[in-house]
Amino acid sequence: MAGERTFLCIKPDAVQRGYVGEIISRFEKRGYKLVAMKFMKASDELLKKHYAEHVGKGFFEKLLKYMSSGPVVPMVWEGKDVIAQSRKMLGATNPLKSEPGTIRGDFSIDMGRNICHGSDSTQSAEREINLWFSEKERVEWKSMAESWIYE
Ligand code: YYY
Ligand code: MG
Repeated sequence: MAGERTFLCIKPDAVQRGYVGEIISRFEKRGYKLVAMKFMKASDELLKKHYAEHVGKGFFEKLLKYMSSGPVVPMVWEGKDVIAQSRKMLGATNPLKSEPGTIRGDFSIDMGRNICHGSDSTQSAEREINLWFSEKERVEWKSMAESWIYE
């Protein structure tokens, strides 16, 4: 389905290291369509909801500290198979296991500094998009490149 949407979030380490443009560029160049984006500091409350599945795990406090340590760039991207494809483009959660050519594999080393988040399923994409963006913040627009990207 061309209209599939996912939630991606550029993490504080990528902002600090100047990779915002590079990360956006990879999704843009692939042909995916940007639907929503903002630049913000995420509250602990928001992060606890976002990472609800990890609350109570050994790494959770450290993850919360990292994700709230500086600004992040939450985004919604749209296109065919974007949920699975963007996870492939990110690479494995542990950057040491990410293939070169992936975002994590190219720009990171440690799991607790792995550059960018991406939803892992249809359900989590829907949940995360609704958590980070209001309906009004999602921009409906037609890309004029569409017929050059999709056959
Ligand atoms: O979806 P993804 O980000 O690839 O991994 P998750 O298993 O959902 O974990 C979320 C986040 O937590 C991960 O990106 C790094 C961090 N983390 C960690 O620091 N140590 C772990 N053992 C597992 C995850
Ligand atoms: Mg995850």
